[in-house]
Amino acid sequence: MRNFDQKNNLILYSFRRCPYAIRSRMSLYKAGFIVELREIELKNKPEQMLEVSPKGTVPVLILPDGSVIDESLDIMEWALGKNDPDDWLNADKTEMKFLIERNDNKFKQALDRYKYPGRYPNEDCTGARTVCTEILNDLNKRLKKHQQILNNNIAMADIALFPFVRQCALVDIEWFNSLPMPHLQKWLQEHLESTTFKTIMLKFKTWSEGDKAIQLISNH
Ligand SMILES: N[C@@H](CCC(=O)N[C@@H](CS)C(=O)NCC(=O)O)C(=O)O
Repeated sequence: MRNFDQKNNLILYSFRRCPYAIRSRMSLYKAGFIVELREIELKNKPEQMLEVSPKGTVPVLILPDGSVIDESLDIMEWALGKNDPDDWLNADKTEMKFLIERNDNKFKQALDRYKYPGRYPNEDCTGARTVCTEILNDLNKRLKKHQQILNNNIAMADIALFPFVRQCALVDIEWFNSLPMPHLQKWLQEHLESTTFKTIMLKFKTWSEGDKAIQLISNH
């Protein structure tokens, strides 16, 4: 790891296993940015983060001119809009939008209810895993036709969805591996083994003001 002039760096407030933060870190890494990574605790968010983004979700990206991007998809589009070496943005926009919206709404809602039914005491969460399974099955069908969800190349949609499919698989990996979805299982495994994912999942200690060490992600 190298040291960089902090003024010129991007700052990213992040939480290691948050799927929204994962998709953002993967895009920033792929685009080759140098990022000062500020690992936070969701239960103890730094004041500095809440000052720039009062809604209190990660990821939060601060650009060198001080502007703030605090939605994961906007961070992905910003980073890849600057540099997209593997053409992740080069895919059918309508399909991409459909897949990401379904993931971030229907799939995410069902995933939360499957993973954390205790958080929804007034709801019947028993069907949540089935809703997830239907969407996973659709992804598997698409992956039967080509190596990635939209075509043979990785696109933004693959990276946007992958951390959520990972989270769903990890709730009960034996169940996930027993699904008759070999194409989806292979796709997940390949993304888990990618250098991009492995690098952005390195563990960093929680950031606090005054920390000298800058924790960086970059593909340089
Ligand atoms: N729409 C936001 C959602 C981000 C989000 O909900 N992140 C979660 C962590 S995975 C969070 O920060 N939750 C706030 C909390 O738990 O206090 C995005 O895409 O960036």
